[in-house]
Amino acid sequence: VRATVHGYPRQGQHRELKKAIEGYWKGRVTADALRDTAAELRRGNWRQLAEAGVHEVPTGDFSYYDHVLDTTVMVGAIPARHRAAVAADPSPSSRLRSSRGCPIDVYFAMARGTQEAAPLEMTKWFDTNYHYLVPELGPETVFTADSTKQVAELREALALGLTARPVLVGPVTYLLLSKPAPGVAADFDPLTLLDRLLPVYEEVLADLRAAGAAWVQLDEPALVQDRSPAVLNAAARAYRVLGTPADRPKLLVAAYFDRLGDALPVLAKAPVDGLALDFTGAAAANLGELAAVGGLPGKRLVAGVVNGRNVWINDFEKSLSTLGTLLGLADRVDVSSSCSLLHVPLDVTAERDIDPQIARWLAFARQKATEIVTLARGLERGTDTIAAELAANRAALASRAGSALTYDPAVRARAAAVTDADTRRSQPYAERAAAQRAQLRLPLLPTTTIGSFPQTTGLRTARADLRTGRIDSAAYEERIAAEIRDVIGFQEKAGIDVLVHGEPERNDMVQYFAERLAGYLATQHGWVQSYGTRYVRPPILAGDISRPEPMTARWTRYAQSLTDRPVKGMLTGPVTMLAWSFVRDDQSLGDTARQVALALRDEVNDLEAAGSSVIQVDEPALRETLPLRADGHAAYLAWATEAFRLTTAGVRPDTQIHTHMCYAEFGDILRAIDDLDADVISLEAARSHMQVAGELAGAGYPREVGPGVYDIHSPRVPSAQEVVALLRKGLEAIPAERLWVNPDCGLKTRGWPEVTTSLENLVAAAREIRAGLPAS
Ligand code: THG
Ligand code: ZN
Repeated sequence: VRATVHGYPRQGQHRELKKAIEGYWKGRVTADALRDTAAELRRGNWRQLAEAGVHEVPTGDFSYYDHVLDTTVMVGAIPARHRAAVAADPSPSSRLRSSRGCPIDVYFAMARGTQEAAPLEMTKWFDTNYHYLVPELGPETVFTADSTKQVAELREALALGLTARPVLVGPVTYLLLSKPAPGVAADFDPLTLLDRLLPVYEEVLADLRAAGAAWVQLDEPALVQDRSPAVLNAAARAYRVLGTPADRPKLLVAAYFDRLGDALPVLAKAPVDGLALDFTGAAAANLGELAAVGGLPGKRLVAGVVNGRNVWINDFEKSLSTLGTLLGLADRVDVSSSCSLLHVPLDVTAERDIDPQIARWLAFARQKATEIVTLARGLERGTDTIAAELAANRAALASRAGSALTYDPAVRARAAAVTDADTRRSQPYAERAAAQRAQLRLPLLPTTTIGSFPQTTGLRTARADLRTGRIDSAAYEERIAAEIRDVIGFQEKAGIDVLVHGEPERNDMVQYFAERLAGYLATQHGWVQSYGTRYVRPPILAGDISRPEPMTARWTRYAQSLTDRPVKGMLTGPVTMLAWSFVRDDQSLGDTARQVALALRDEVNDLEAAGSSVIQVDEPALRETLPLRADGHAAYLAWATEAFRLTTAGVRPDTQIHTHMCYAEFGDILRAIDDLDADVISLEAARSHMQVAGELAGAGYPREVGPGVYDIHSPRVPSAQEVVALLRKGLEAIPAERLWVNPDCGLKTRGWPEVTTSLENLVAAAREIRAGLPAS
């Protein structure tokens, strides 16, 4: 029985990789130094795994930016515009190659774009918070094999004397994650490229075999989603082809994040040598499905019993029981994480501020490796050989279950007493809308922003200075107050109708609230890669959630005291709080969401009592937490929309509730957006030319909508005429009485000069349209 993992965090304990790459971009780190840092981090990771006792380490899971982008390089699908952009601008450091055919600057051009060439689109990796770069494919795509990176990293691990298993994104998943290249028809079927892609994979596999790989892992997480017979046939064909050559390495096909369902019999029958399956959470259904197909006779099963995307210790007895069952279902069983450990922080022992009582319930990547080794030993040599570990595990789990730190009877009682009436506004929308019109007296096409204003270096420095004690909290608060005065003054002058305070006091829209809610833990070093060199420190929902005191009322009230116009109160909604945190594994998501919602409901009611007549509850993550399989959608959307309504339904009819969502693809959740019963919703729409306005109108959406007219993801300033054109488009779908004028998203990543002109143009455009409307 071997212990293994599918991948390990890339960044290093102090995010050395981020620093080296960003330094390289700024010209402060040489290509050689970047390469050395990367190699050192890989060696450090392998040593950590080997010291923990892991028998077979992954290779190729390292990346300068993203493993899907690495796959694009491996199959030679580099868009011509990125090659051309770098050829036109030969930098001295293009010596460093991410691969034979791809200088590192071309690689980074795909990731970040250049003056001439737009980057590849970025989107979420399944239902995790990791974002990958979307391959651009079309009928003209020519694939060529480039195994340089994979072979080099395998050789590095073998040189350390380790047993190593290269991990690649599998061909079916790679194709399914792609989008049509610019100019290619939207209905282009990427699977038509499979027969062209497979020879490239065969070549890479042969190169890896020649370099010493006994096994190669091909990741096919796309197969855990609902897939058509055409996709299942493609998977069957892919692994029939890849399984055929005599001189290939042994193939391990991995699927994680959910059960395999209909794809399980396909892969079980394929001529591959092993499967790696997820047995955690919803994917635990794999156990029964595996038994139902008669197991994997003659094959290796890599059992993902340690959750690779959450931070809680494993339940050893439960895992050993699963593993014991699996022993009878395959030729050989190894123990693993459910997925790459990329999704969790590196090392819980680096945390100094977490209560030791709670720290013993937590396992980050390094601790998970040790858990896997322990389980493998217990499975191989008997549980008496891990008696001490089992006892410690049992004690830690028992202390968590019975702890006052996780169980708050008042919170439980309140959550249990929630009724349907608590989740409904007291009046239907039409009556509320009339009351709000009378109360707010806004013009047609009112202008507003999403909430945040530029987070200047000055603000970030002030926060850092407060942390290190260079300034005291009085000086910090004066700095925040001054920023709020500026932001309010600017908006009044610009002629915006519904103002915001600009959120200068907030570091991150989840972390800020997590730090103020009881039951939530923050980490000091718990970085997890979000995309490229960007990381987040997701807080941990550890216990029952309550709000010891108001969180935002003070700064909101201060902002409102500076102006006669309405200032929006700004909160992060319960679904997003869960989506961007590590969630409890000892109660349902719906129960956790309800607790968070009740805490936020108190905040909403306090804001109203303090004089806020407009309150926005952001839910940017509503779409991204949608379960991977359709059979989970209804239950998810039911608790998610209920939590939002529970947060917002306690206000008076004349208090206007706003919400905001970004990251598009609203098509799947139009019904749920309606179920939120928010009075106003603002949405990302500028890049898709107001498409969402038409979709919402088509679905009969009855309330007010602010489709974004300013793309805040780019420093580009939209002209007033452009905004006028977008608003005319919006008016084709949404009547003037229900249309708002706002940017796509918050302005915190933008600079003041662009924001100033853009918002002035936005107000000018709204005024021009209003002037042309018939007086009502
Ligand atoms: N907050 C949280 N999670 C998120 C987002 C967020 N997940 C989805 C999306 N937004 C991810 N986007 C980003 C954008 C920027 C950064 C991280 C994720 C970023 N991080 C800083 C860095 O890596 O340098 C560190 C920030 C910090 O100091 O906390 O810039 O908005 N929770
Ligand atoms: Zn947004």
